[in-house]
Amino acid sequence: MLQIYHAPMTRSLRVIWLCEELDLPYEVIPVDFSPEYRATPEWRALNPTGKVPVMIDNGITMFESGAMVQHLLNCYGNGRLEPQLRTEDHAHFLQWCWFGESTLARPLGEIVNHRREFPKDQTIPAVLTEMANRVEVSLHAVAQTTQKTNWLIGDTFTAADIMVGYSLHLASILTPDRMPATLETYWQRLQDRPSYQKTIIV
Ligand SMILES: N[C@@H](CCC(=O)N[C@@H](CS)C(=O)NCC(=O)O)C(=O)O
Repeated sequence: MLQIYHAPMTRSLRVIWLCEELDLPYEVIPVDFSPEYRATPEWRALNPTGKVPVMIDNGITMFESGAMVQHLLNCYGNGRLEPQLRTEDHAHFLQWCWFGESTLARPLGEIVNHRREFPKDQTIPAVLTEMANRVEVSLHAVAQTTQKTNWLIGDTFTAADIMVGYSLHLASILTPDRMPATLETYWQRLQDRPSYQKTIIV
């Protein structure tokens, strides 16, 4: 069975959420998220960057959550949750998937790392503010698109909504004051999905 190495709140939620949407059986393997464990040769053998998640499918070991999502769509999606290849919708699907983990998640990750690496009295407020500003610009980009349609790709829910949705989950916790009011309907729509509700409690 598909194995998902998971720690609470981490990007493994994307993979679990996708499995719930596709009705794919999976096993969750809890990971000790401490820096000490993630630095062990045992964990580095699975993820050489020491990060979470890791997924093992049929003897294939992967790190990078977005690649895991695409791999599962390719192997088990049967065309679900992804527009037809080589269409405008598919181009935009790729755009939002990559955006979810790069443009939007990167400044969120910087906020997490900055707070983790520096004792409270040594955090640099200007860095945190700049990263929050970058998050806000990205959130507006999502809001602009989802005000016109139900989902990122028109009226069909796709894995791009999962890629971006996980990052919105993080933003709602890390930078709640930066969530634009115009994003509320889409964010609520994501949270209303039974698959999301099952996922966030794992
Ligand atoms: N691009 C990677 C990012 C992985 C990542 O940053 N994971 C976080 C948890 S969600 C982590 O392990 N952070 C610990 C660290 O960077 O030290 C992915 O999508 O899998």
